Amino acid sequence: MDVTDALTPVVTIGLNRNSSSFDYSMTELNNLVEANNMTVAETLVQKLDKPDPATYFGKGKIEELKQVVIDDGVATIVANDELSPSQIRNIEKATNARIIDRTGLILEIFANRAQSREAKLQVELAKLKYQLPRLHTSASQRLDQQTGTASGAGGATNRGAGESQYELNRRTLEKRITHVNQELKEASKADQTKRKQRDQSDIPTVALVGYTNAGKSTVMNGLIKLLGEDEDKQVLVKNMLFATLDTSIRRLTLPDQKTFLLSDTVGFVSQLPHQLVQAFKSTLSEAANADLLIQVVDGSDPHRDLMMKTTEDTLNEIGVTNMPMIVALNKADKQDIAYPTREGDNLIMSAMDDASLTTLIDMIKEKVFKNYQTISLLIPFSKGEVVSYLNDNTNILKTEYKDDGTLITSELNETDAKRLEKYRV
Ligand SMILES: Nc1nc2c(ncn2[C@@H]2O[C@H](COP(=O)(O)OP(=O)(O)OP(=O)(O)O)[C@@H](O)[C@H]2O)c(=O)[nH]1
Ligand SMILES: [Mg+2]
Repeated sequence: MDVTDALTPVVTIGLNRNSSSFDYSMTELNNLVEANNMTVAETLVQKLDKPDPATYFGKGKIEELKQVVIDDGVATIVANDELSPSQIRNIEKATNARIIDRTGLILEIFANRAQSREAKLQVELAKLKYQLPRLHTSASQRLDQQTGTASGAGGATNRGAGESQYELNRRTLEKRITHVNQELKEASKADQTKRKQRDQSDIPTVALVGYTNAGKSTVMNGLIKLLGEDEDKQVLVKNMLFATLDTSIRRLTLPDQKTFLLSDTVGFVSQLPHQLVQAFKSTLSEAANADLLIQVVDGSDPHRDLMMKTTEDTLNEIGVTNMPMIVALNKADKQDIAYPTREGDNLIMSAMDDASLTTLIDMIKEKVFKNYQTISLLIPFSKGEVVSYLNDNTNILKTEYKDDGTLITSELNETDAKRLEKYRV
């Protein structure tokens, strides 16, 4: 059996409001569909200035959609925009197929991918917030199983019963939202403690950010390998949207002993549901607390400018502004250009290429280790532990043995320089 046989076929639909990025957004929708283990049987597009308030598509196009659903034998339609509850209900009624809008689709992908407890809670919170305003469409419906809050009295026909069912559903959702919020708060408290410890350790932190599938995790793995770190520090890389949902942080040590923390996190996509952005705020705050951002861009993608804009808009939405940033225009090996090529804070590179990664490391060094000073220290022989510390943690340029101690010239960060000031010569 062909693998694709197992995938659910869907029809994707979209409204072209004469935007230059429309074709791209449809391509991306189809990629999102595939990322959710479904396959696109057909795509229907209509040119309209604005969606029909009742049915999204116009009347004639809805008829066409109905026919396509029958001809292709599909049971699911995926829309490129967020739909109103009544649009969903009306299209479902007209076509007899289930409809998922763009927001719902992204939420489904995230729900299927979330691994850690925190990511699961964040996704659940986003889903609940998405469902809440949509509840009144399903006044007489049970809540879906995934919220784990199914309630009785299904199929109530009179208005009064429907309303109380709605009330019951709404209260159940709200209760669950409060509960999940509470659990998340506790989880993020633990995160903050960890972050505090890291901040105090004075190790610079660098965060990889960018559009989904740009190559962030590949850059992380490339650096881990190049620096001779353990293979088991590697993270998941996949040619698929949203391969990474959980943040991974790795401590990397350069040949000259300088260390920094590198974090890899969830990627962005256009029209990322704001419920998700909000829910992932704590995951993304890794970026907010970094000393340096590396924005990884798929430089070979014709839509890379749009992807960069989306990344910057999303960072702004979570309050990350004016951060020092290196822009890594990745996947140069797929293009006919020379690499690595450095232009200021931009680097044309390939995550598969050691020379590119070496240049990237040089750029990181310039940015995050700029406060290092070269200092000479005379350490008395009785203070062997200080010499060991310097050996293990700093880049020693010269060691000489004098009558009254060991004279060491090394590169020190501000904290060490201050702490060891008394040995300075
Ligand atoms: N040719 C080429 N492919 C690359 C390069 N960097 C990454 N890729 C491929 O691009 C795909 C996505 O890479 P990832 O590292 O998973 O991308 P990501 O940015 O972490 O994506 P998400 O976790 O989904 O946000 C994988 O198939 C990689 O092998 C590169 O420099 N050149
Ligand atoms: Mg990734």
